[in-house]
Amino acid sequence: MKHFHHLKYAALFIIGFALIAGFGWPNGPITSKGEAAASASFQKKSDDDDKGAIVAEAQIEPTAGNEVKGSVKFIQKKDRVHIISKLQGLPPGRHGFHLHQHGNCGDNGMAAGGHYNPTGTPHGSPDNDVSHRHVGDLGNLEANHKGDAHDNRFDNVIKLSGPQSVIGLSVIIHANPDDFVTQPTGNAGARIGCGVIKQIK
Ligand SMILES: [Cu+2]
Ligand SMILES: [Zn+2]
Repeated sequence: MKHFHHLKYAALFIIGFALIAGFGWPNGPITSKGEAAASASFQKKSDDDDKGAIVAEAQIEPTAGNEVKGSVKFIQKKDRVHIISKLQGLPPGRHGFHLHQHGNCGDNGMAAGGHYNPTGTPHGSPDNDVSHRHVGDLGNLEANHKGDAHDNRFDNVIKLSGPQSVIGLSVIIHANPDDFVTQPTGNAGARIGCGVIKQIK
């Protein structure tokens, strides 16, 4: 019986050695390969899957004497927001496009207040660093000769959740282009369209 025990230990030792030699140490390449595959599949899922994403929309209505109408939709992606604008009734050309601080389109859009600027930074282009733009600075929308503006863009500064969520603020469309320089408005002129941003999903 004692002799048989020795054989059993010898067999276990040989099997153990074969496993280590054949597949590497337990914490080696096998484990990290599994982790890489798991994180790759997680990234793929969150990139092209909008399920559960926050979606908000502003229905744009014209101020007195203007005709712009349409929608601006916001969809939260992983670390940026997809902005889809479909407007009609605009004078052809570029129009300042901002998020203003109050969700109120009264008084021909004047009740919306100034550009949304929770960080106290100067006015600028949406392509600027966050220290040289207002959070609400979305640049310009360009209308074609028929007065339609169909625009698709991503912004990595605005957010649809948390303390600086833009839900509940307003979208303002201006008569003139934003020059990205004039403080604090971009010299974009009159407010021709306005809509309050509401969460729809
Ligand atoms: Cu504005
Ligand atoms: Zn601004």
